[in-house]
Amino acid sequence: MKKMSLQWRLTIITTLFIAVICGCLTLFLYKNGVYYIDLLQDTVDAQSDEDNSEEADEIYINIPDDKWDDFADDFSIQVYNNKADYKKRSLLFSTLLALLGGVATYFLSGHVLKPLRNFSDKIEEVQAQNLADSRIEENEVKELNRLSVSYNRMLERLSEAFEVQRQFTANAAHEFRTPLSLMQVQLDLYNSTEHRTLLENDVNEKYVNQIMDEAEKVLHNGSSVDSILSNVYQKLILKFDQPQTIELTGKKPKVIFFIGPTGVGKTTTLAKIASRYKVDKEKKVAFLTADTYRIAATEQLRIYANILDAPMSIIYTPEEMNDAIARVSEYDLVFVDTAGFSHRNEAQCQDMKKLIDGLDEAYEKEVYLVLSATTKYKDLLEIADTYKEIANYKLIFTKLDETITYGNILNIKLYSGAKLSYMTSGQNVPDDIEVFDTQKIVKQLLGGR
Ligand SMILES: Nc1nc2c(ncn2[C@@H]2O[C@H](COP(=O)(O)OP(=O)(O)OP(=O)(O)O)[C@@H](O)[C@H]2O)c(=O)[nH]1
Ligand SMILES: [Mg+2]
Repeated sequence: MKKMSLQWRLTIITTLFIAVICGCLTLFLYKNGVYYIDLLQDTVDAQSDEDNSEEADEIYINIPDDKWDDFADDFSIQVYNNKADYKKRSLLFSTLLALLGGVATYFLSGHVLKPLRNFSDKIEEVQAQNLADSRIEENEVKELNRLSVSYNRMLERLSEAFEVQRQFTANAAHEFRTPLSLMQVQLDLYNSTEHRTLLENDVNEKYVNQIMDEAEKVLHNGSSVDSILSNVYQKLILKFDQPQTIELTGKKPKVIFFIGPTGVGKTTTLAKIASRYKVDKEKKVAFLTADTYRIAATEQLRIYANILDAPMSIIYTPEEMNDAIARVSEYDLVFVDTAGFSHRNEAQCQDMKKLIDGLDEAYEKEVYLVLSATTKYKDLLEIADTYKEIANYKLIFTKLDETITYGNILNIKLYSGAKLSYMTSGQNVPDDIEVFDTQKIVKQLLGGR
């Protein structure tokens, strides 16, 4: 029965079934017929005088003439009754057989169709996780064989599709991990105190983002607050670059120009630096002033010159400047104070350029642009541009004591690309000056940490 096709199963079962039913029916009809014929025999026997009980298979009609009428009546009644009973019994038996047949068919067909039921049960259980366990035994039932094979192949294809999908998801997850962690670092940096503090310190957003972008390259997802801080700190130190002060090459004299807008502290800063070289480094220093616009300006410088016991000359033209320098040719340093002017004054800009360019080529020179840390960012940009036309300069930032935000120092340093040199934070000459202290300013920019 196991490997038999459904068609054969149904054929055999139906044949057997029909055979049994027909057998039962035939037997019943035969028995029923015999029974009623026997009844007729009994009716005849009852009217006959002879005893024919020994040969019951044959009907002997031996009726005396006087009993014929009674016999005919009884016999016809008996025939009538027998017909009615026969019909009733046959009907009843057929009905019973039909019912029995129905019940038997129900159970038998259920048994025959069991493989189909198992098949659908198996399909019901199919899940993405148990594809391999959901295979169906092939060759069990012929009619289902093709279906089983197709179904198993479909499972294989599904399984492959799931595998491809799983692989894709794994790859995608891997591919996304890198940009996601980068985004995380960016977010961390964006939310970091450093980012905020730099902006609060007036560091231009463009430079803040630049620093954060650079820090991001070396940071990774989950970097600690400390590593973000130290990284941004290092980036800032690098941005500020090494400060450069006056270089004494040994060639005398070296001419140092101080240029810049009005009132930023050129004269004061010049005096502070000259004092350092004269007193601390025991260099011979001389002063020149080209600031002839104001009497007070020359007087101001003269006071410092007197204090330092240094020669001082007032110059109006480049020639006078070269002559004056020639007179102090054995000096180490000649500090040239210039008049402050608005960077928007074209004529004064040109005069200043002529003066600096007019220096005899025999002399080495350095030009310092003095800027106040309190000047507005946009003005500083214009000033930096204008003075770039005049000469290549190094930067001195003054009045750090008058502001709480040092962002502009970094902004202008990065904008101009010039080297930083000194910073001043007070009016006292010569004390309130120092070589640009990068670490101190960076710490300040990061909120004093
Ligand atoms: N608070 C503070 N004041 C300073 C600093 N440097 C200079 N000053 C003051 O700024 C004012 C102007 O200084 P000057 O040295 O005359 O400036 P300047 O650039 O020579 O000015 P002009 O020659 O008129 O263009 C003076 O009162 C200085 O004392 C500083 O670092 N901090
Ligand atoms: Mg001055």
